[in-house]
Amino acid sequence: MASRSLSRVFSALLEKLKYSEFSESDLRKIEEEFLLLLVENDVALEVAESLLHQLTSRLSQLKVPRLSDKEKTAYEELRRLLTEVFEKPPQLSIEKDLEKLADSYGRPLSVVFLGPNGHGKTTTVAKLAYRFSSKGYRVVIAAADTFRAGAIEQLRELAERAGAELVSMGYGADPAAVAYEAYMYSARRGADLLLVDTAGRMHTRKNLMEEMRKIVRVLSPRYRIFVGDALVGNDAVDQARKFFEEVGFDGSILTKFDADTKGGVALSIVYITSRPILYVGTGQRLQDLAEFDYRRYLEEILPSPY
Ligand SMILES: Nc1nc2c(ncn2[C@@H]2O[C@H](COP(=O)(O)OP(=O)(O)OP(=O)(O)O)[C@@H](O)[C@H]2O)c(=O)[nH]1
Ligand SMILES: [Mg+2]
Repeated sequence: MASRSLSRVFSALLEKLKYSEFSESDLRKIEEEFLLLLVENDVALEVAESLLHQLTSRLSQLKVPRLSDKEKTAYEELRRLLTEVFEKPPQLSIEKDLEKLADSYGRPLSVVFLGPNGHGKTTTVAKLAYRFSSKGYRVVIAAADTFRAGAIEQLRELAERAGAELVSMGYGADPAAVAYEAYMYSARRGADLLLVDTAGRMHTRKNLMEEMRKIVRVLSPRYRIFVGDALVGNDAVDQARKFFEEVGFDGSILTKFDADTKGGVALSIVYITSRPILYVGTGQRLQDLAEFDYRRYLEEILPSPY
């Protein structure tokens, strides 16, 4: 299990609450004390504020006399609050959708990947291509990053290793045109899944967002997935917020989740977007991708004291 320093902050918070009176003034002090500690562990400020406030409001209404009961109550309230964050978003599963599509004419299922440069889009596209081609699905990848030098060669090599076909129109081509061409190709070939890799950087950020919106408009993909690097902490959260506001997306994938991240990124992104995390990247190899299990993640950031 990955070690997450956020778990130490939550443990300290519960310890503080255990010895508090659950009075207004006690609880306000604890809120103040823990706000910064949460932010330092990659919980976005608004998320930290809101969670602490909800927790203390709840506890202030309770009359819990005994020490052991206090500890248990505080843990259970916090656990319930965190669980709600992950149970609120709509459930979404590429695996289940592909199983359904296998007996219908609705193919191919198309997915566009969005995210800042270097956070792991291309690697993640290849990992998903590998995952589904290994299960017998026909996978096509669209090389819609026509901007960054070397992007197409990187993707060609990865696609080959992943057992997927690549559709490319070369550098400088209109990314939306590449996505559309790849869709037509996939439909003709009876492919099951189309994965569209996009650029993380263009001449300007405005350009990038416009380009992403255009791809989405032209393709109407089933899913738009944000890919963020968990290791960069709050920067990944800020980027998710920007992409969510300016393009919109249906779910996220967090890369480098295997590393010793502090722990607050997954919580923050799901809280802010109300969209689920589908997978996490756990290494650089094609097979290093796992379905995101929020219960397991909650165990990591808030271990049960019992
Ligand atoms: N350890 C680890 N490394 C990863 C993971 N995902 C991606 N990487 C590495 O992160 C680096 C950047 O990944 P890319 O997939 O090229 O990132 P990108 O988002 O496509 O970047 P641009 O094409 O520049 O927009 C590569 O060195 C990957 O091997 C992961 O889950 N774990
Ligand atoms: Mg890339």
